[in-house]
Amino acid sequence: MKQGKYPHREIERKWQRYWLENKTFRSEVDYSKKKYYILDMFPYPSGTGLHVGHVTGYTATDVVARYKRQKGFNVLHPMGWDSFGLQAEQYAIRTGTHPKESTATNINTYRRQLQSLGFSYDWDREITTSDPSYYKWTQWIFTKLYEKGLAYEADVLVNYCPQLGTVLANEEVEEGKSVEGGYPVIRAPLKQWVLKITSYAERLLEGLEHLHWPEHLKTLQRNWIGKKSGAKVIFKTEEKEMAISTFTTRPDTIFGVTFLVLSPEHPLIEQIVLPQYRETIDRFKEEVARKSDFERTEGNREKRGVWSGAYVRHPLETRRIPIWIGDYVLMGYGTGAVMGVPGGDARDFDFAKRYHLPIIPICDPLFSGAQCKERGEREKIRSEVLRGEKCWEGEGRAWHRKGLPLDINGLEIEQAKEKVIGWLEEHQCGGRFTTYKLRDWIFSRQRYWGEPFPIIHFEDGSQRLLDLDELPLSLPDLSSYHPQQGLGRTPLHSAEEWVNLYDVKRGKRGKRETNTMPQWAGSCWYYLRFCDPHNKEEGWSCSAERYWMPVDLYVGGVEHAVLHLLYARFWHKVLYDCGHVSTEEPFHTLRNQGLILAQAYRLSSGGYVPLDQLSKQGKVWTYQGEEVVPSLEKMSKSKWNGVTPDEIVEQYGADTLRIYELFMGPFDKEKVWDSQSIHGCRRFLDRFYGLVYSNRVVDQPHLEGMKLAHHLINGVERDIEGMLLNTAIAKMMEFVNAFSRLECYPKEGLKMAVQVLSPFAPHLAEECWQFLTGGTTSLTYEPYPVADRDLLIEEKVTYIIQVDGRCRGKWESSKGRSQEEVWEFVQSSPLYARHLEGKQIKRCIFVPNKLMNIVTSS
Ligand code: ANZ
Repeated sequence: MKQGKYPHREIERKWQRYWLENKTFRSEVDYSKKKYYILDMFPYPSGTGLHVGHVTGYTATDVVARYKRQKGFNVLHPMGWDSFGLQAEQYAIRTGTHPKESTATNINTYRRQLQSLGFSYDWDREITTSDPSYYKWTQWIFTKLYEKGLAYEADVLVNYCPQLGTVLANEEVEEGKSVEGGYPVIRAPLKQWVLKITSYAERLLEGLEHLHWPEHLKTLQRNWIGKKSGAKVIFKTEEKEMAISTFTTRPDTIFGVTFLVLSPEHPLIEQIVLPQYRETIDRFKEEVARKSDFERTEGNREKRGVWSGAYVRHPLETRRIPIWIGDYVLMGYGTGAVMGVPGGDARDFDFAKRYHLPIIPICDPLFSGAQCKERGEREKIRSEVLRGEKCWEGEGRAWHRKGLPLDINGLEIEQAKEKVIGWLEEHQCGGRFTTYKLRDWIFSRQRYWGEPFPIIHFEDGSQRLLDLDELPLSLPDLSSYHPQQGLGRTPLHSAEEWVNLYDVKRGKRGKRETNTMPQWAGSCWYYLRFCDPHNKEEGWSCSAERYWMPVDLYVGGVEHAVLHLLYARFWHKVLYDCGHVSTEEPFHTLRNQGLILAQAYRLSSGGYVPLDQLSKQGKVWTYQGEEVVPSLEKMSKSKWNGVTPDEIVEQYGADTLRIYELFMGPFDKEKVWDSQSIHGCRRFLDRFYGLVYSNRVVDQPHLEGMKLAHHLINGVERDIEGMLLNTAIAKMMEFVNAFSRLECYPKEGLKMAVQVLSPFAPHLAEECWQFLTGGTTSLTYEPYPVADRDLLIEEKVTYIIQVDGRCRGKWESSKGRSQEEVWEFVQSSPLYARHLEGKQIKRCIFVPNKLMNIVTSS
């Protein structure tokens, strides 16, 4: 008899060993079974190990993976390490260990931690992106991109971070600082590898339509791609008749153009500026070059510019339009030139005000919805707009002076746009044009810890891709891997023997590329390698890919909404076009886990301090005399509010941690970690264990017990299918409560309950299963029990509905309805309108399974 607390250490160790030794979760291609590929965003193995916030997602996928096995699916549930990249290199520099060593150590910690939680990964498929046997294929994919003309070298303005000694992607820079470390970032020109993700912009957008992803995530991707439809309007310079193309989303505002603004990087500037303006312009360009795109375009920032001294002609009018150069116009968007319409665009309006440029009204405002102000105020705004004193960006009708070659007066904006576009096309001064915010992806980093490029540069300027039999091109073992000072210098420059070579295939001297690939490269295709991780001949076999892909459920943090998820989709589409994969999209269904928050203690002067170094005076926390502000923040080691799974597993057991991770709240919502609340989850498991090992267990049928079990089977099944894992646990808790009240516990019912519990608390479930069945094998592949419909039918009762003590209706429904449920029925029934509408309800008397009496104040 094992009543009371169950021995979690012994049980968990036993079953973890069993699963590993028996390779319980190994998956093989098996066409006789339906596959289910369930993937976690694999971690970057940091030096600090996992905290309990990281494992929420992994716990949820593990529940689904285990459940799908019970449902007869052939489940692929792999794990690996995203081990190249800036963070690993920075960690190595901080700790003075070679990234290769620190990565290996960190991976061991991560693997041990994940195994200690009993996750059902197929460890035979483990992959490491910094392993040559893996990056061989990352390099091979690069060769495919190159062959398709999607990888090219270009002199680009890059975000260069002197402190980190490297170029960063736009996404790695926030408000002019590096996301990693928060160091200043400047703009500088550098020859870089660039991937032409822009040629896939339309397909990346279109593909989103068919994916089962959270809507907010799709919106983030759509905004990132930033498709804008509008028109190109061509203006000719007065001198030399040079054409300047502008991009506008509002061609209807053409009569309101009072100036043109070129981006400071615009190539035509050289040819149009008058000599006396050149010096000012050069100075201005230098000034702007130091600013990030973010700083330049931020809404409420002052817009600055200089005049070029030159003019263009308006395509429809006789007006001369001055050409300005302005910081708020970016070269990388549209055409890098803007027609300035201060009457219709707030940025142009600010610019015009600052430099005393004319403002011409373009639109007679129409007020709608939120803008629907008082009549007097509306008239005031309207007359200001029509006098050119205010800019109007809202709805309205086109408005311009009479006698122009095209009349759009009075037309709604959309109609006016169409008419102007038609005119532009007919007169060959522009036409319909679509542009995207998405930029090509700068793909080189001046770092050591990344994939080397499989390419040789020859002295004559030509280059050659390495052939498959020359891959992998291994990263040389350097002891000095620190970033090099100086734009374009990289640690690999010092590996002279590796860099300089005589290429026998071409018979000439050449140099290897000394940049490495960015950290996103390895994660762009890892889900494909998982399908066939040991293949030496190919990145993956066609048959493995056809069987396993696409990923059925992908789970990870919302922070990957645009970077990883867009890059991976891009590579996948390229591989699809090359015929290497059979699906157009890699990730069919995607879910984001919610953040885990925990109490952190912030110094009023900045920085965080650990709780155990604080003292409390009255209600105020202090640290060495300074006041500390407690606040709920994302769990993180750097904020001292991280809790390691190790301590919880040791004290309460992995099963308790798993249950708590999911019971905290809805899977995709933010949740607050509270170590105190874990007890409740542990108590639930102890009670469950107590039931199984109780002397009240009987090997006979027992109707009430079987009903409870079948309701449990049915309810939890529905919850798992809907990813409602917290309510699934609540149902199991209710089951334990109700079941323990029975006079005896039918063994059959308990066995089913053990199966239902097993995806959530697998160690305990295995142990109970073994005990109840007397068997020696795992319950992993025991089919999920089928709920017997007959046992789900609930007993009916009649609820009498009274208003002020008089019977007004009856409701025949299942026994055990709550007061809220009965009230809901009342509200939706005709008796409500007849007897209750307009009356004040004073109170409600509820007699379970019998009656509800609603007392009104009348
Ligand atoms: C004239 C105009 C009139 C515009 C008007 C808007 C309103 P979003 O929605 O932000 O994409 N634009 C075009 N190229 C630009 C560039 N390279 N850098 C900065 N701004 C640029 O806005 C599209 C509008 O942004 C374009 O339409 C253009 O201003 C400006 F009543 O043209 B518009």
